[in-house]
Amino acid sequence: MAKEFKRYMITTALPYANGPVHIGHLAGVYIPADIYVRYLRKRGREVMWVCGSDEHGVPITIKAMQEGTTPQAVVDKYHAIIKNAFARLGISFDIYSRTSSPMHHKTSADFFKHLHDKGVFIERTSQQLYDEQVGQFLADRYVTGTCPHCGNEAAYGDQCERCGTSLNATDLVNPRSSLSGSAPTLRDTKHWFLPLDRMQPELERWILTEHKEWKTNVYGQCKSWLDQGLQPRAVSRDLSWGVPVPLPNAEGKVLYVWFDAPIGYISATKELSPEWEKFWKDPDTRLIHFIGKDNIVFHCIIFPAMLMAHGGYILPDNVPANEFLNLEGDKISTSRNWAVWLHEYLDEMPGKEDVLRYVLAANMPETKDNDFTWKDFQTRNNSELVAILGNFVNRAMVLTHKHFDGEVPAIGPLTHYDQQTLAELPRITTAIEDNLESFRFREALKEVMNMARLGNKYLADTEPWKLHSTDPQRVATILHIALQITANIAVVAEPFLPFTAARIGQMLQLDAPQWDSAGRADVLPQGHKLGQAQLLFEKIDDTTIQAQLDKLQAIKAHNQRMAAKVEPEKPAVSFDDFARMDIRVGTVLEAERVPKTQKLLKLQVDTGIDVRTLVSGIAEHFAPNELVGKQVLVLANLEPRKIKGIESHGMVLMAEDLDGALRLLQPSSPMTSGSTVG
Ligand code: B3M
Ligand code: ZN
Repeated sequence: MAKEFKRYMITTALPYANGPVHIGHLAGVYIPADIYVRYLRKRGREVMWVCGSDEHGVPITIKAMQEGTTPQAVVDKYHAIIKNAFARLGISFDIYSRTSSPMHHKTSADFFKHLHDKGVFIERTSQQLYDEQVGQFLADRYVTGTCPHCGNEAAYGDQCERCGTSLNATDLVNPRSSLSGSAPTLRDTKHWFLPLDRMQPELERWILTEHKEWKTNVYGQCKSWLDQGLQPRAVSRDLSWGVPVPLPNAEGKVLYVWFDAPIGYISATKELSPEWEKFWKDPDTRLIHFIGKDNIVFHCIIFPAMLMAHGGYILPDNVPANEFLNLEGDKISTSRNWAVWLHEYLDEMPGKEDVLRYVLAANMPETKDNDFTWKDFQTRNNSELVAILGNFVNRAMVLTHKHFDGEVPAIGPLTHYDQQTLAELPRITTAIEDNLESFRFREALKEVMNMARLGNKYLADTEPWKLHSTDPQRVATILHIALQITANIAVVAEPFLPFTAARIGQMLQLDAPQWDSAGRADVLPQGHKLGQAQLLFEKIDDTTIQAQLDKLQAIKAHNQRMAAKVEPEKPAVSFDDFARMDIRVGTVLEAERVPKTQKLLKLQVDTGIDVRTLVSGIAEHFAPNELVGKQVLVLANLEPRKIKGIESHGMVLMAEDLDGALRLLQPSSPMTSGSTVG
């Protein structure tokens, strides 16, 4: 891939504004993109990086339903949380927009209209899943069912998250409505389809022959898609939340979220710059999409097909998608709350932004899924950031302040070892560049740390602290070299650890050095006055780590209780069976413990028919005097039974919470004893 580009257009997946951002999003998408873009900017390349919240689609409306609020309230809330948390972590988008913006509504509607007017779409009336109980078509995440490819029983109507396959809702085996739980029926509805089947040859040529250099995970997914044969794909939905289909007689139809969302990249660019067209239409622009592996098909096949069909747009030159990050050995899951949420991390670990950036870059799931553990987080902080990087910079600073009054000392004659050491700087710099240019972020970060290792080793081998009284000129040379290494680190660490690089810059009184300073031994002139030494990193103790582990343990315990206790539905009963049960409101008149038992209470209950004795196994949950005077529901015609020698005539109805707590079932306001239930 020898083509030289003039500028870069970088996009990162637009997070759904239905929840906050977690470490999986960061390691997969935003940390690599931020490293890459900061590096490009430091090299003085022309670059634009856009992102924003994805505010349409069923994930948003489902969240609104769960939170008992409107989609607008959901997106307003999470857009603010996400945008703020990204900014605090130093994620340096040129713009963080949102797909509810008027610019986006217009841009995506115009895009659709253009394709429509060009005759690109197939208009087709097809059968779609419909929830009869709720009276709504079920698109995408409103349906779950079994994936026809891998058998995952929790696949969504648009995608199986286990095998990554993109689905149509009607592909699912045993579909169920997420709204009512019922089995959907099929109803006719008209939609606009993108004829991916017709575009297959063009897409194949572009991906399979022109982009063999894509990462193997990305290329492989595309190939298997193409091998299966592409199908026409609906780009509209029967929903009320979204960008309305901009055609007459299309009431109740909106653009499919995966149609409008990637156009969001274009809208955000337009919002930011009047020169947006050169970033999207000039073939000298290199378009790169940073995404997670679940978004590959949309960015490598569907969006490029839309751009091809429209005409005039460039196509992505690379899509460096990452695999997934797990947390303590378990798949990160928003619904199970199994995640480290960025906004919580920032609140709980103030000043440790770069520690998280470092650990996520070091563990980035570039070629396979990876695991985040708090123990590893601690080790990487204590034995890498503190012991290698922080230690080296600190020693160079402190020694210079001590022996040379905080001024860069003069460099004298160089030993062979000095020369060797300095020769490592351009070598390491080139290695970092090569790795970054080919999206190998972990390797690049290792090389950054190698620069600090180089410095540590140099000081350990030359031992300037022993030479001060005997050979001050030698000490001057050694510290001069150590400070040049420190300055190099300030440059090359910046894309990865921007907060740390800024602090090293302050210490060195070096203002935002450009990338071309890296690799050089003369970044700091002799006599240059340094700032105060500051500690870059602190050790993280076991208590801090344990607190995080305890938090996760509590979540796991909660999830296990939930998962274990929900009883499966019992077999169906006929209405007649049900009607034979005599359930009525009773009032507890007396209550006492049954002697020599732990669990039993003997109750006298006024059932309206009579006052009768009931024995109930609730003594561990209620004190006798709590119950007196309370109204309860009683199954009155349950056959009498002898319990501990007492004849119990009926049963008090209780509900058991998932955590095991028992609750009385009571009328919401007092009723006459004997009122029937049914
Ligand atoms: N919002 C899916 C996701 O967050 C989607 C990405 C859109 S990128 C145009 O995984
Ligand atoms: Zn699957």
